[in-house]
Amino acid sequence: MPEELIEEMQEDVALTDGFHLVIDALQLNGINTIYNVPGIPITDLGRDMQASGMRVLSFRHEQNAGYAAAIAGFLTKKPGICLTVSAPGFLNGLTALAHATTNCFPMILISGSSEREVVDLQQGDYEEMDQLAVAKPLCKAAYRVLHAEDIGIGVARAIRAAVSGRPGGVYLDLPAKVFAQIMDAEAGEKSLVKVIDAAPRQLPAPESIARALDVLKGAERPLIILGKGAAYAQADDAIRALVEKSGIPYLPMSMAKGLLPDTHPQSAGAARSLALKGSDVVMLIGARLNWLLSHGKGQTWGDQPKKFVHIDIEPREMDSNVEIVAPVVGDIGSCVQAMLDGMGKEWAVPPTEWTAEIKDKVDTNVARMAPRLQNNNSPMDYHGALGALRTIIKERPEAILVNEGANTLDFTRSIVDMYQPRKRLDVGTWGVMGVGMGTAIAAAVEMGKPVLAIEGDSAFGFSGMEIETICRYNLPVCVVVFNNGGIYQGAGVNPSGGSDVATTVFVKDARYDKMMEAFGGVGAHVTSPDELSQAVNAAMDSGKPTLVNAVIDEKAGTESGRIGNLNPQSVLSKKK
Ligand code: ADP
Ligand code: TZD
Ligand code: MG
Repeated sequence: MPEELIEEMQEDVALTDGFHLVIDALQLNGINTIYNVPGIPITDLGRDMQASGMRVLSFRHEQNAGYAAAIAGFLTKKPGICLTVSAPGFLNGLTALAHATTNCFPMILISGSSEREVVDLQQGDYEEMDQLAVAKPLCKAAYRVLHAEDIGIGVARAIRAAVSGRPGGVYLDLPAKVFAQIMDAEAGEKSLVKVIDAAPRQLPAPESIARALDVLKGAERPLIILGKGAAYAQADDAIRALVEKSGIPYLPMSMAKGLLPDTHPQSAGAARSLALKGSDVVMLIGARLNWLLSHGKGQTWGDQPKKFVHIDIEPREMDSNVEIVAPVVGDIGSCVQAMLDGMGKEWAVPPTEWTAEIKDKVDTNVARMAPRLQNNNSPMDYHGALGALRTIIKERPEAILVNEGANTLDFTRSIVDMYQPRKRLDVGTWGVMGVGMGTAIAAAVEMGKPVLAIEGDSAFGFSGMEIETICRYNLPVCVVVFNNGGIYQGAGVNPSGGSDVATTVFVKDARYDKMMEAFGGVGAHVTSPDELSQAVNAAMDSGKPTLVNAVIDEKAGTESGRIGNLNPQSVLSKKK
């Protein structure tokens, strides 16, 4: 429409356009934070969002904006929004969308796209791609809006799809033309949809609760496994009450750590192998029997197969790997409450033979680990460095811990105790590298709490440029790079004897701290646990963006950390 005509019309009727309808639709549904990389055709959308009072955080790469949105969804139970340009920007965001879906985090990837007519005839538009078709197999739902008057319903569908049932990633395709479409403001407002009860409670069938309680009653060596679905559900009090009333030892999966404090007397965290091997009945709450639990396969107690009780909102998750004798389908809050109610006053706790066996093992393992955590070796090993950081989290339980790497991930998970729910954020179901800085940024923005990111030097490299973003928004993030000069180890040797370094080795003595200084943040270079402790405490006190380059012995790690068993090895090759 020519501008003179629009001006003429504006004198008579108030107008709105696609840009403003997107903003109004999101705001109407309580969404006020956007993680994006600007460009054609969404530059003005970001600007207008900022003008409308939304917080719009611009990243250096869409993948990191996407990981930020994904974890924002996990932390808030509202879909995190990632906004990108077309084709390459969209593709960069897509990894994070698939990650969100895999991890059951609610997220919406909104991407601008080129004109349908040109895309469908493959006539070579600027950044041409059939984005909807590409996104579909990688997310929970994918929608495209072609008319401004459908923006309200499109946004509403995206929100409901992301958070209802099993949460996941949703793609919303907005072709450039839609943004500029003009419509009558009143009609525009009427076209918006406020999503009522976006994630309705899903009550479990009473007979499923009775069946589950029966199975638990018959157990002699029961175990509860809490997964990140239990953390997501924000039913913290009910879960704690269920664990405590049942008297059953529990194991937290990585991101469920802190749901109950890791120091809780019923925690079997330090006796993981015994708990998994020696239990006869396992109750899973918001955890899948995937590779992280060896698919529940081959697990027996005596000559009996282990019995599984499984609480999950997704009915198809039941029997995914092994038979589930007591499926309980519903939302965790409702299921856990129903279990508690069904236990009544006279619940008999499990035999002390079992609980004492676990407790003994926990005490032995904790005592065995203690001296190793106190070493002040230089260069540091993982135990010395993490001994220092463990104390810092103990003293600052409200801080959010972000963690990725191989050895850096595995040692941190087992050494650093967590005390509060949803404080440990990591690589999730895929074990993906690159979530670090996006996760740290969203954690600081969404929760307003200090963030400590413990990063392998390889892991950090995947999203390292976002430290500029951290400095730009002056976020209270302290990044500790565990610098062992490579992937798993810095000591690998090129087996051919050629002049290239080994495939797993990086530049020696790299100074990641100087990257932070380049953007005005604080850099520190430390070689002992005492120095590490000092630098991190100073960062956590000041809240200033900080990067601590922590020199770790290049030989300290092992190949693939603790999942070396999944790494196929050639028997024919000679390793040095
Ligand atoms: P972990 O990796 O910690 O073992 P998973 O990601 O494998 O956890 O499992 C999380 C599970 O939690 C998923 O199967 C998902 O369907 C479930 N879930 C997520 N939110 C809820 C909820 N509110 N109520 C019930 N189940 C949920
Ligand atoms: N690419 C992606 C996206 N995810 C991955 N998990 C990998 C590659 C493979 N990978 C791992 O599984 S861990 C890891 C890679 C590259 C890095 C390990 O090195 P690090 O940690 O420096 O981060 P440690 O402490 O040296 O083991
Ligand atoms: Mg490393």
